[in-house]
Amino acid sequence: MQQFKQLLAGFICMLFLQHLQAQNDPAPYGAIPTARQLQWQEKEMYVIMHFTPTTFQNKEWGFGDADPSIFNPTNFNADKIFAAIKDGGFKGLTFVAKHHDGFALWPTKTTPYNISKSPFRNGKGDLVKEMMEGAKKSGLAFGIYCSPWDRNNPNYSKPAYVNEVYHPQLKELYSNYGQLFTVFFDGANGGDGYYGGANEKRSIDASDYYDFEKIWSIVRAKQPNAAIFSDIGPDVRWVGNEKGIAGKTSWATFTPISPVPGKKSSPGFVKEDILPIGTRNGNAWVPAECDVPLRPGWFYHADQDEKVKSPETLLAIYYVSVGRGACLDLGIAPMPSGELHPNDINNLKIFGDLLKRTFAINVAENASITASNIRGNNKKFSPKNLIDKDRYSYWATDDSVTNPELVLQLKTVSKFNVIRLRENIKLGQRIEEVAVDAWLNNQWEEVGNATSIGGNRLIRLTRYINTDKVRLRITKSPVSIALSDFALFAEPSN
Ligand code: FUL
Repeated sequence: MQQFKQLLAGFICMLFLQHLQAQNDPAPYGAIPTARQLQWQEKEMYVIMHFTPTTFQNKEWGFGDADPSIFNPTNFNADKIFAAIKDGGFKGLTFVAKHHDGFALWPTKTTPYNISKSPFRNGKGDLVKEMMEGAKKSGLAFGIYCSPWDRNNPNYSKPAYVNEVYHPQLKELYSNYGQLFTVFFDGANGGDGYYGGANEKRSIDASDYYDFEKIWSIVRAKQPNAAIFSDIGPDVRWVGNEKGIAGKTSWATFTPISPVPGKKSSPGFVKEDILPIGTRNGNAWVPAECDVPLRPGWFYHADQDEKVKSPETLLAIYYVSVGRGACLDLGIAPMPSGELHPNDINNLKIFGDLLKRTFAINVAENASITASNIRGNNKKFSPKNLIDKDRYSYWATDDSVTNPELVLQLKTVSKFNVIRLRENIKLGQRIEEVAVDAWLNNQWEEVGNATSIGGNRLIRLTRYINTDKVRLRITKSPVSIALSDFALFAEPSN
């Protein structure tokens, strides 16, 4: 009898604990994002702008010897550029304040090779400031790229360049141009250049020359909200190509691998083949950014005016970048006049309209939802959270339930060809695989599936589905799920 009482007490205690657990949020799984990474993720799309003396030389990589007098855009107007960016639906801009040619587009104390030596605004110009103010006026976020490689500086490859030029340049840029949402570090490093007239080839050891640890600490001290982008993060990693394509499976977690065992990886020094995919259960949360130019090159070239990516191409890129949990960073390049070419403006606008029209109506918005499991039967974790507009309210399951299903009963037969899923990434990237079925001809038919859900996953179907019943199956997850969004959209058919 005594034994029975003990057993019963144990059982009640277990039930009580289970009940308590079910009232609590699921424990986070693996590495999770910081607040600055969440803010960055929510941007989804921004642009990066290249416009330096290199534009006036019709080159992609300035050698570092261009006479500053050639930098003379006569019709530069930041507001007009921001209007085009906004029309495209982009939420921010990263400005290339200095490219590999070493020409600083702000009146810096660190090098005479800067905008004050050009005729622009009679030598009183500051393009970083004009772009920063333009961003502010249009309500867009502002970020900065300052190239580590400098083909102009006589001391490039010596410690003096890093300590007396490059680091101080970053300090100036991060102190005088307001709050930055991102800072961009390029991996192109060393090679031939002007180098103060030496005209020679200079090599550096990318794994330690720039002292990136020190650079990260400068960023954190001066711009705590800026997400640091480089080949290896620490906040955002390069996706490994300049085509705008993340891996079909793309993990936001990542552990960089050095190309030379025993030497630490760094921007410009990393094994590139895993960048599109990331690392399942990687050491840190380092999602991908897909940088891709709107034209074939990052700089303007008149002979590429007919090669501006079409709105349809941009849309296809959107699905394989933003739709795979990355952010899209699209390169824009003004002409020597300082204006964007009409083809660029036009294609950005049509692309922006296409996106707006596609995502205007979620046909699942008023659906009634039945889930196979709800964490502790607690309203807080109800599947209704999937169809509200909050990115972090979520449907969760009991700890032991890793393969739940849910059925959406739509109000009427509706048409869709895009499925959107989002996890509440505050609790990590949990789900590995899902499948979506539609009720067609009186039976379930699988219409789409995906791997690595994360902050945003879009499944673009090759046909329109017309149905009033849709089923979601979580087919692989190591832990209980925490899904925040399940939405259905139809791209405009004309
Ligand atoms: C590259 C650079 O070498 C290109 O010129 C451009 O700035 C692009 C965004 O990054 O690696």
